[in-house]
Amino acid sequence: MVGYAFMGAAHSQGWRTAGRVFDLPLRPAMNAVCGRDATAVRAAARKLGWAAAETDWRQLIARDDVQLVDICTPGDSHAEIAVAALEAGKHVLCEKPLANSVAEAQAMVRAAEAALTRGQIAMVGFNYRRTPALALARRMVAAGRIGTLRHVRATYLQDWLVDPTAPMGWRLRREHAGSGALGDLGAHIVDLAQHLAGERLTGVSAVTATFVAERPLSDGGRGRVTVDDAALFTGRFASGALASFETSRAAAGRKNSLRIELNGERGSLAFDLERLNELSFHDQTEPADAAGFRRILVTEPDHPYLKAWWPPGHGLGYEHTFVHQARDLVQAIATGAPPEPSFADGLQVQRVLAAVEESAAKNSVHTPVPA
Ligand code: SOE
Repeated sequence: MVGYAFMGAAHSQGWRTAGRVFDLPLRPAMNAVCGRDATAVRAAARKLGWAAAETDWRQLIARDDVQLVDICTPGDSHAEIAVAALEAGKHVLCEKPLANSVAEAQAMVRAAEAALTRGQIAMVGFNYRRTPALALARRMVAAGRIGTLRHVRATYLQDWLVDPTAPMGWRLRREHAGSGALGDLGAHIVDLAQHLAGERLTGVSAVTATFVAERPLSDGGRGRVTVDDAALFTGRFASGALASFETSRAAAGRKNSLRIELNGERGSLAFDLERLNELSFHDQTEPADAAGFRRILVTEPDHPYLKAWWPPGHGLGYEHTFVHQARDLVQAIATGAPPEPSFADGLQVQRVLAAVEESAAKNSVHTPVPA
């Protein structure tokens, strides 16, 4: 694994646990973690459960005991590390957003497609797909339970930038993060919307804002924020269904609030990450005097991922999405099946993000998303 901060810790949790809960065809071995600060990466290796520490990702990739490289670094190094790892014959898991630009993501897809012909797997880490309730929602949409799709409504809100004195960091610099709330949080709901709908967005109209233009630096100076604090956009799916998205890191009181609702001709589904063991379902075909949203408690053995966990009603949390991600990736590696979400899926999300930025720069002009 390269990187060991918040996402590195979450992925480590997934790698430590997947083989102890699921019967995996291959055994994940946490052989080495990499970071530039030798003391800090050694401490992280001990704490997170990695056998060795490296300070140069090229050394990590060169190790014979590394077959899979898990990239948990800021977006500006995703493309370089992923392409090098794939060319060196490794499988790759890369955190979202796949890259900082469409061009980088295209290079990653080219490397992944060539690698797939050699039996190597490349997956992008849209972990929320692996929330059992959202995996169930996908299954229900695919089975026609809500009929022809009309609307998707998605919001992903946090509040750690509402305070104007919150410090500068890599996530606020375009050269490191690519974009702000848009790529950090918006990428998740764009992926989820397209995944749940089973179709792609063809165009978007957007507004973005940076509410706080400068933030304190650790040396006492001020640094210029070069990414968005928030992005709002509408979109149109290939089928004609409409979508709306709102994402912000300045929404006071919203800590990690991801909500998504789908409305179809035969019914609706709604999900709220703060109640992640539940899925709301309204069946429009039921008699009107008894119809209405009802809560499905997604803890039954027949629900996605649940058979391996606890008895009904005991519930899972955020960390389990990373356990499920590790499990699905190991299975893809063992079977050679193309993984989901693939780097091509990550590129498609990148194209949506680029169209959002282009539309916002042109005063919300409807901007096509190239296929
Ligand atoms: C920070 O805003 C962040 O860690 C995102 O980068 C993650 O993708 C999200 O799941 C939680 O919040």
